Amino acid sequence: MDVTEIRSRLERFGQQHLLAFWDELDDPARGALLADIEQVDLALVADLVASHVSDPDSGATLGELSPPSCVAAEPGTPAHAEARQLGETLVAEGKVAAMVVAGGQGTRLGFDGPKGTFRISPIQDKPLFKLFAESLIATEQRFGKPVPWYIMTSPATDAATRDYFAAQSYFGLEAGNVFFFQQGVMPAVDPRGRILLAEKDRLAMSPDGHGGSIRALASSGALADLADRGVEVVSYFQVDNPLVTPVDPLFVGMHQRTGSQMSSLVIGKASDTERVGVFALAGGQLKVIEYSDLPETLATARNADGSRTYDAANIAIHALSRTFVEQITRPDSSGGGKSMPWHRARKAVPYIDATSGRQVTPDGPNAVKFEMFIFDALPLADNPLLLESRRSEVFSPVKNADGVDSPATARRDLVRRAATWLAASGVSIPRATDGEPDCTLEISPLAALDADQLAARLKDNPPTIEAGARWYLSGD
Ligand code: UD2
Repeated sequence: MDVTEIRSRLERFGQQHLLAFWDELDDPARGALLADIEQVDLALVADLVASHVSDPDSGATLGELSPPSCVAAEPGTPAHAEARQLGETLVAEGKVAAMVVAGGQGTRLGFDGPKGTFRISPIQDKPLFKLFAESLIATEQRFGKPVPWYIMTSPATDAATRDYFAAQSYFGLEAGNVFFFQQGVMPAVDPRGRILLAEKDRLAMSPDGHGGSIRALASSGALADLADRGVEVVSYFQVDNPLVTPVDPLFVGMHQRTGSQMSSLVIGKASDTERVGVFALAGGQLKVIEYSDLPETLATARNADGSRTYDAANIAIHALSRTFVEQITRPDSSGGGKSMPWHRARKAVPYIDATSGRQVTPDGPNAVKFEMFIFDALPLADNPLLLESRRSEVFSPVKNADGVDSPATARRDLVRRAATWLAASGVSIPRATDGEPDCTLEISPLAALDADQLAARLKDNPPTIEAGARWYLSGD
């Protein structure tokens, strides 16, 4: 497209200021600017400005909420055994893939680099990506089929993530089974809906949220690749959670067995103010209400027995049927009109003033960014399932540099889980007076993915763990 055509297109959408500095740009800068503009769906931005910026209260009402029902699969019950068996069969048939969203930057963590490269394991100092890779290798060893792994990056993390995997020889995974795909970006707009310039030759763009993974799966070819491989279920997780089991046969089996199109693992909230979304029924539809949107009266509400009413925390572990992703990414006409909503976030975005050409660093929020959230696919799904799980087994995210949800709490929780598994295998764990393990423990995912596997492994040769010990179990 030439510049005259682009200019008239921009004029149609009131965005002609994006070419304000065209005459002073050299050729490479002009090329960069045009490439940025071509990435933007101007009609979509105009719609979002009308619905989310000019009319800022739209979509703000939560409506009538009620708590959802969650399913428990208790070990020892027929439902548990059947679901697990089904999940294992699906994995063994190569019908399950793993997918991680790794487009965010570790801003709150204060870490410069893709978060998946952050070293977290308590003794070996393994990075998050390595823990996930070892878990997938262990799954392959157990069931005899590789689990393809889809890694969503963003412009900020893409090159560094690919380079890291290459430098680490894919942690022993077959490179052909690791599929990187990049999420989309959206421009930031001012309160009048005008797209901001980050530089005279660059638009202010940011990732389109983890919900952008759905459209990115389709546009990148990952969805077609899933179909070619015969994958039926995608096991979705976030890069910041070292306790996640990337592919849990029980969860996958429950998802498939109940005919759910999208399922979520659920744990009880740690406190009324924990920064996790909660699952709720809104007008009969299953949704996640973000922590920032949940009114205090609901966050603190209690049932007659004293338990928390809105207690089902979203830990961002989901199972998605491949056909469901296909259905909601088809153009509206054939997709039954199902589409995911956009959210707005008010942010402080530095920009170049299109009139004066001056760089402006705002003191407070001056712009609106647009994002999609993966959990907004739930209301579009048939038979969505919530499966209860235990926090100590599945969730301890690394979000902040210190305090809650930090590297220190994640390492503590990895040690605590290892201690629980070892104790269940009959190993005596030295404990401090406060009950915490008085030792540092690490179990490679290659050695065991759960307590049962650990017990089988240690059956004939249980270790002795002394107080103060640093005890590591490798997969060798
Ligand atoms: C998210 C959930 C929250 C709860 C919590 C559990 C939202 C809005 N909130 O909170 O309900 O489930 O996680 O840990 O989701 N990411 C991308 N691209 C993006 C944005 C994020 O890949 O454009 C990834 C990011 O790398 C990370 C994950 O999504 O793996 C979560 O992002 P976050 O840290 O912004 O989410 P958070 O902690 O606000």
